[in-house]
Amino acid sequence: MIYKRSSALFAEAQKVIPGGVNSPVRAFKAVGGDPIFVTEAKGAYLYDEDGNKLIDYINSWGPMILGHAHPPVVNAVIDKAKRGTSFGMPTEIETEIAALAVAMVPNIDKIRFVNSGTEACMSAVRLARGYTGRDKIIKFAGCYHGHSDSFLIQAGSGAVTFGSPNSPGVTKGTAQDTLLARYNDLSNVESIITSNPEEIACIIIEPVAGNMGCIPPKKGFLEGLRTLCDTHNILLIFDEVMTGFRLAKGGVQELFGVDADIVTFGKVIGGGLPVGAFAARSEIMNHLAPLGPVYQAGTLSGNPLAMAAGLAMLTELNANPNIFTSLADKTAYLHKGIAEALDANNIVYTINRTGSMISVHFAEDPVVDFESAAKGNNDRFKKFFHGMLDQGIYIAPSAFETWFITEALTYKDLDDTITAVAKVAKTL
Ligand code: KE4
Repeated sequence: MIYKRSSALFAEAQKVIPGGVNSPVRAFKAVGGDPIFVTEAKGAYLYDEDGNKLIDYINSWGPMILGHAHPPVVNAVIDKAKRGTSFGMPTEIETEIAALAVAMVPNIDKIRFVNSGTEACMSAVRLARGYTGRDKIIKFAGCYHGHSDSFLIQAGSGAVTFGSPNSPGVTKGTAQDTLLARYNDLSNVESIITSNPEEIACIIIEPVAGNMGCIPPKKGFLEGLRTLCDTHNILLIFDEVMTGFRLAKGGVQELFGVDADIVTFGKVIGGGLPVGAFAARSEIMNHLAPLGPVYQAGTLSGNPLAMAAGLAMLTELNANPNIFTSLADKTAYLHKGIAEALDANNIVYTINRTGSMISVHFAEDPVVDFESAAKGNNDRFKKFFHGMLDQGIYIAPSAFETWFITEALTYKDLDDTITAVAKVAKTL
């Protein structure tokens, strides 16, 4: 496939935007080559500046669970925009989407909307610190909760790609309050807790990780974290920015039956517009300003335009819970097809999957944490990525990302993808 115009646009972009992108992972640094510039997207397909049509397995990193330019979402945004986009004053639609989210997700009474997943996670940690009066947090190596200082310690996603999981600019004072644990290793978490008695405000986790590739929790891991938090009066934060409203109507809490104390959201909840949110039972949320002392704010938080997109999205998902089963079935079908194609070419790989999140790792051993994810053959992944792109299939431009399946994908799209894998596997 030709990408001349994308490359020319990338050269222009780099003159006025650092690295030519507004978010590092888009720059293709992990796979090499110039990023693709998109002109438009519809359903499961991207259309780029060189006239190529690509089957999209990123879907804006998760939001487009029902496909790009999904008419109910687009129409809701158009209708709302005609009456003003943001007022900095309360609007009824904020209450409507808040009430719907509270009805869909277990263990939350109240929700606060913000403008990104980063803001949601940053605010959730501040709330946990304010509620418990404790300073330290536990995060997991390879998990990514956005680019707030406290999280850029062995972070996943793009932070890994750039080999700077501990970003410059994060002070020692901040970093010392972030304790790092190994994903899927309960004894490691317990030892960190006992080494910091009464000092840990929260454990924040991607309950199904998506920023080291897709890594599901081992059996009993989430339940074990719940028990440790109950024993030591620590709040358990499920970062469901990726998994929320994707793996089930009620997210991972519903899927695995494990209760979080605070849940964060992003991506799907905004229907493709900038929306994040964090939620908990009233006893915790009532600590937030203006009701309580924990300050958190945002000029465009809950703006009617973003709320209209999010409400249209959640309304459709809530009315059609079979979508989650359909998505899981499509992902299982894709998993089987990719595995057969790679097996037929004697390629060493492991595939991780939960619901509509899936990732292919060119690794011999099971990928269960950041360390095992990092052992993947990255050169082979690069070849796989570009080979698939040449076949018109757009997968995550990094081995440390998950693919996001959209309901707009047909089984023919999946078969075309599997056929492409079979072709590319011969070149790996
Ligand atoms: P945002 O601030 O990018 O909206 O959300 C941060 C975030 C928080 N928590 C989880 C579990 C996340 O996956 C994310 C963001 N995900 C990345 C993809 N791995 C966004 C892509 C990007 O950084 O451009």
